[in-house]
Amino acid sequence: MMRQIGNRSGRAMVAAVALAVAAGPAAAGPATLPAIVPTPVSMTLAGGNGVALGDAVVLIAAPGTDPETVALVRSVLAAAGVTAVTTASRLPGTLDRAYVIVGTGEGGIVRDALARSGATPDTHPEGYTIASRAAGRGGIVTLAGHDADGLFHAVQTFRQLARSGMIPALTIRDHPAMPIRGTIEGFYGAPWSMADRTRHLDFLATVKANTYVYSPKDDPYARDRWREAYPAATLTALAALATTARRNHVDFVYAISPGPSVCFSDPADARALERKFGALRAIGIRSFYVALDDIAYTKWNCAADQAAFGPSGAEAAGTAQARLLNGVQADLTAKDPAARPLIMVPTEYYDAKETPYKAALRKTLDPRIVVQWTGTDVVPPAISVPDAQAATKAFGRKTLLWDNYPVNDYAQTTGRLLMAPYARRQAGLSAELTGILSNPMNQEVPSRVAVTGVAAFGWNDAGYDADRTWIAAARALAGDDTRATAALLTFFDTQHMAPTFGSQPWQEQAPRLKAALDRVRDAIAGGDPAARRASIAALTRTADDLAGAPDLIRSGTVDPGFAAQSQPWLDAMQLWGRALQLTAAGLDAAERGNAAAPRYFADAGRLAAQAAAVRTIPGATRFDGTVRIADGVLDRFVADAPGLIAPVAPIAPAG
Ligand code: LOG
Repeated sequence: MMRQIGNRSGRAMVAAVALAVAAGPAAAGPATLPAIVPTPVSMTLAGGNGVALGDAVVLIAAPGTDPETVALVRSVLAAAGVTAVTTASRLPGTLDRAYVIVGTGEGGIVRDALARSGATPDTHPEGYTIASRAAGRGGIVTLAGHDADGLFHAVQTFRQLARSGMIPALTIRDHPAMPIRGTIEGFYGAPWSMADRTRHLDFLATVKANTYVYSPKDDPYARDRWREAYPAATLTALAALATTARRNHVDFVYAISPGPSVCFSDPADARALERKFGALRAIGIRSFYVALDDIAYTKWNCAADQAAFGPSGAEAAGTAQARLLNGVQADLTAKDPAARPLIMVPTEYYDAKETPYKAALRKTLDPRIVVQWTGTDVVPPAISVPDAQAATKAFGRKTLLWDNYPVNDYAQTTGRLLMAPYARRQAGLSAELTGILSNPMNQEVPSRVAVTGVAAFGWNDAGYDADRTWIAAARALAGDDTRATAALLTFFDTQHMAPTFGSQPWQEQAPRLKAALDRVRDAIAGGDPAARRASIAALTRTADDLAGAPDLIRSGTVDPGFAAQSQPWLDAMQLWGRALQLTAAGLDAAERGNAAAPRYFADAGRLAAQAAAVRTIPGATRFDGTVRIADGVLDRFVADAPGLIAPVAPIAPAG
């Protein structure tokens, strides 16, 4: 989580701030509105000088403030170049340096500090207020949480604000639009490792997500062998994850999938579920989930269900499932009155059409139980407010969206990473959903591009900007390095395509590269020699960017997990980049009437064939295959290029 911070050079930062302070505000230029992700509900520059953190800061933590949150503030300060943090219990009348005040609720110190900055506190669940003002020879930065979660989110915003060591005078009032935001590890194929999950929980905190559901389809103890107890070593690892989640203010939810074999009317199976949840409760997991997706619901698993619920069928299945889950919900509340409500995904999760199954579920399921739903399809082309309204009606409560993006476990995603901006979810959905959980890829780090979007949309759907969030996600993965950010965005563009279960993708492939290549085609077709040459020069730059991006991503500031999990894609991209470089050289030669052109094109073709043969890491995803890089755009251009400019006329044989 702290990569970007860990990479900052504290001394360089101090020097930069010292310079800015020494040169005065005029040389530093006016304060600018910072870019914070997720976009805060409101953020306004107050005018006047900002607060330079400098190298010595006084920290005031209101009594009762969570010590881990205070420790996090200290780490943010250290990353911003602060070398000396002293503590105090109250603000002095005149300030000789920066004071950072942290606390929750109506605590006197925090309230007074906000009032001194002319700010009023945000009072929503998970809400927070930040006010920064210069004062005396220092200033006050107040981080005020409405609750402990809100204070934690305030520190995540502070981390982004403090990067430069200079905090502009501003007021932020912020809170989430949707109560549940995060991920469900719900895919088929290789589950994430415990190390992946730990890093993911750390990452979720940085984007203010608050929920992670453990539901890998390929954990046998969660599905086919759901009645069996976990081996002790797995329980120990899950306990550690639950601790990591708590530290990150993320609700760790454990999901079980008894559907393939459960006997709904058998009390022994109800006890088996309670026993399984009980073992997880004993290691610190307090939120639970029953998944009933991807099961056959038109035949019973036992004769007893026929006797209890009548002939098998969708409607009877809805009633049987609801009864079982109501019992689980009652047991959860009895064992832990403060437990979050049970979450479930129904067998008909893929639309909101009125059916006998949904009617039965709606009629019988305890209204406290949260229901998930994936949209108008398993992988929908878009999600609108009316779609969600239909789901509310069909399931009898506001639903929790299970968003099957960027998951890459279905046949159409073979050879792909899904790294487009998170888009086509309508602003206003927060009024109709209790939240969104993204189903990510088997590759944890590359998934963060989309998950950043999901978390930011869930936090503030009205203020969400897909493209800017996409760039911010790249910047975070790049450890804030500008060249590495550009290299990542070049790579993401080659993985922009998002298929549906049908033949029509919902995100097109490589729009940025396609636009660049279309400009070249257009200029060559247009016949103006100057434009043609300029376009071939531009093509060379595009090819250089493509060929150079993998090395920038593999070395330097980018999260090393990203390069490891994207390895075959980076290898293939480098080869494709070289193929495009040779293609540009071929076009340049053809343009000059140089007879070497065909040789360049032939070499380009050979490299392209090599690039197209690069395969995924065996077993890393459900379907192995060749990796796709800007397919339909790059391959087509390399194939078409030799035909765009007529070859030098062969010397006519003497008559
Ligand atoms: C599964 C899910 C899988 C996804 C995409 C749900 C509720 N269940 O079709 O495990 O990752 O589609 O392949 C699903 O989406 N079934």
